[in-house]
Amino acid sequence: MFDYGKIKSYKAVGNEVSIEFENIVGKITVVTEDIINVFAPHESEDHRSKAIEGDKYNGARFEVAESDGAVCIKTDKLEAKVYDGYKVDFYDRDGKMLCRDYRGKAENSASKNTLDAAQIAAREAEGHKIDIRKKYKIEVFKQIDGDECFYGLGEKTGYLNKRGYDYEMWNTDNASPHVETFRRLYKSLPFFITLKNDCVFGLFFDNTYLSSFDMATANADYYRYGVNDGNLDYYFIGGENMPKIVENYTYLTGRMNLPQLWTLGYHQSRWGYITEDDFREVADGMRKNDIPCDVLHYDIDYMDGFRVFTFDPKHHPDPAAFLAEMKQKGFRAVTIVDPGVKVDTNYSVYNEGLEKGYFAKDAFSGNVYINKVWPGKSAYPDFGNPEVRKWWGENHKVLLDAGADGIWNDMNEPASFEGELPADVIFTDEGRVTNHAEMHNVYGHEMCRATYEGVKKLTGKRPFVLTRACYSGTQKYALVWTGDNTSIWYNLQMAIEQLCNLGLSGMAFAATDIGGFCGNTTPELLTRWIQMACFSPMCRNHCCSELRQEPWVFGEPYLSIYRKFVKLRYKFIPYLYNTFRTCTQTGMPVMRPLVLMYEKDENVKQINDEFMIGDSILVAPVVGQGQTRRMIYLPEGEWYDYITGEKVSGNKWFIREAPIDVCPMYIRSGAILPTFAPQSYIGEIDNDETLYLEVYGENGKYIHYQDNGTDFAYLDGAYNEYEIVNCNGEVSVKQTHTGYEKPYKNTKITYIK
Ligand code: MIG
Repeated sequence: MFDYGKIKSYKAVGNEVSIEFENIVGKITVVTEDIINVFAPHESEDHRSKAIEGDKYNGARFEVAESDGAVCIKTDKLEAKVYDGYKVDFYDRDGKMLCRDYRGKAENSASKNTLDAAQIAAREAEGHKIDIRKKYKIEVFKQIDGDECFYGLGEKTGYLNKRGYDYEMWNTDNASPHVETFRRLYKSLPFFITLKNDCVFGLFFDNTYLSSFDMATANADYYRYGVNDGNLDYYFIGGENMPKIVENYTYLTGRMNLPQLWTLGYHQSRWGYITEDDFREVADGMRKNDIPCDVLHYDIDYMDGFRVFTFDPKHHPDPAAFLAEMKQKGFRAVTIVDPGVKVDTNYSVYNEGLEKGYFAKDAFSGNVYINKVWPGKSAYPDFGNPEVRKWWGENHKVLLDAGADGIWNDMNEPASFEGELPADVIFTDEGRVTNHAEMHNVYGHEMCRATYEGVKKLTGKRPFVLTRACYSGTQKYALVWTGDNTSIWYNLQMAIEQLCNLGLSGMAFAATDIGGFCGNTTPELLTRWIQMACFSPMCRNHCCSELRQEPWVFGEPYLSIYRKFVKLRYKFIPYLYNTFRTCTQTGMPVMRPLVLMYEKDENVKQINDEFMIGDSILVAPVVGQGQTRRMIYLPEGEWYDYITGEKVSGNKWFIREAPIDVCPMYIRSGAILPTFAPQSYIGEIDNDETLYLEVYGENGKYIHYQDNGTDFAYLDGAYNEYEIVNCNGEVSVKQTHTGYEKPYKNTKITYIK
């Protein structure tokens, strides 16, 4: 670990305080009164952040003083005290300790039981993999006081509370069943929230190299961040509660734009639909079985030999005609685009990229670096180069002209079949030459950025870009899914924790493959999965298994149950859309762990299998095989059982029956929920005709948002807002913003008392 040495002097310039240590000059930057950056230029003087765009300094005032050997930087909300050895402690404005660096020895608390080299070798010879704890050049140790819970870190496997896990950030394509022991997955979201009994704060470690997060596993006295390259560059994020921490984190790294309305519908996919007739059959199946559906996904087989930006002439001879036919029936198309460009001198995308130097290069020969992915030998576009991003974006014209409505970015960790790309493969970071080690974790991020910007320019609409790999800040460009999960019960249960932690990490628009991607699902698992996922931010059934898993394959009673839940989703789409609207303004996720809303309630800190959608709907799905009843905890307040309409008081645990056709759901008293009338796809009927409201309890207030659901006109005020008030059971609707040309003509209210 780097030895910073003693403090020699300090100096404040603008919003930065340089602190000269014996061995390096550190820099503390005040970003806002709630956000303070801790930096040391181990590699470069500048931050080189890929997550944060533009200067986020908001003019916050602060004071600097020296006291008890510490340099103290105090804003209106926080105080950072910097000591010798670059130890930094954070206090609130009133002097309450929030977070302090650990000063003890960095050793395993169970070190006496550590295996020696021979013992490790013997175990590994038998096939066990022993994870040896590495030491890192840059390490940050934070003191554990005892009551910490950790949330965030993206889609990492395991339970909601990340305490006791040890993870690495290195985007990794791994299709073996995702289980708790995984340390890496597809995404790098190096941000987490520490919740203690008397305070809460966030830490964002903005460094793209492989990094490690030990959440108090090696030693119960500290949690530790480690990285070998790049800079020490982390943000302490304060705020009075968890929502405020998420708001501040997304202030820093950005927020999503509104999704197009159709993207909130049901998506059907399968790696295995090949011909036009395959797609027709699925589309017709949806309508015939009365399952609402808006989107079909076109996996890699639509391409000509897996060449990106092409269609297979045999199975898709006239994609424009075919996709128009599908659109006629109400089906949108999302086409997959992988980064790997097939090495083929008869292929224009390859030739152009080669000629213009748009691909990553081998460090030794200087030639284009080649590895293998689906198209066979392939080159990797150098997305860190703005010119490459522009080129890539423009290439989407082929797909969009044919009628694609959204783009699905896969394999962008980047994945490779012939071993990982060497660390020294040459990539670009804007104008600067760098390597794979630095750009790996942002490869997906830069690809999505290219796609987003290209699609936005070509269509003027809100781009739908679905990605597997990402980094902090990708929420500005794309939504995510959790990659190749498996049809096992544990992956259904874990999906809740993954989606909730993704939301807390800024990625509010997220999905899991319903039914499980790998392996064969069962009727019961698929049924329980749709019950949970019909409430998730994006709702897609996708798989690659031998057995198919469209909603109808298992017959009755499963088909009817599946239908009921997809219809339930469609009913609540306006409510979901409003929740997304809030997310664009504050970063507050759509799918929320209970702890996000009730952090003072001890009971909810470790609830893994209940969640909320927006402020008002609590879902308690069944996630275990054969289970037909479950324990439910309802937080404080009055709730309505959605199915029976019965009123239930919160702040208690109870058991509820949940046979195969039931997913327990509770609506907060005071809730006002906008709904849609039944339709097989969004826009089949005119949704701007009537405002439907479900009103729960005697008193409540709600803001309802309405726009064209398509483009960016809302940013210029082209939207309507309605303030709905329920006062002692009397409901009034008042339009408080006018800008969208189709205000509702009628209001229809259902009362639940
Ligand atoms: O190596 O495109 O996660 O959703 O169906 C597999 C084929 C490549 C992995 C994705 C999955 C997709 C599959 N892809």
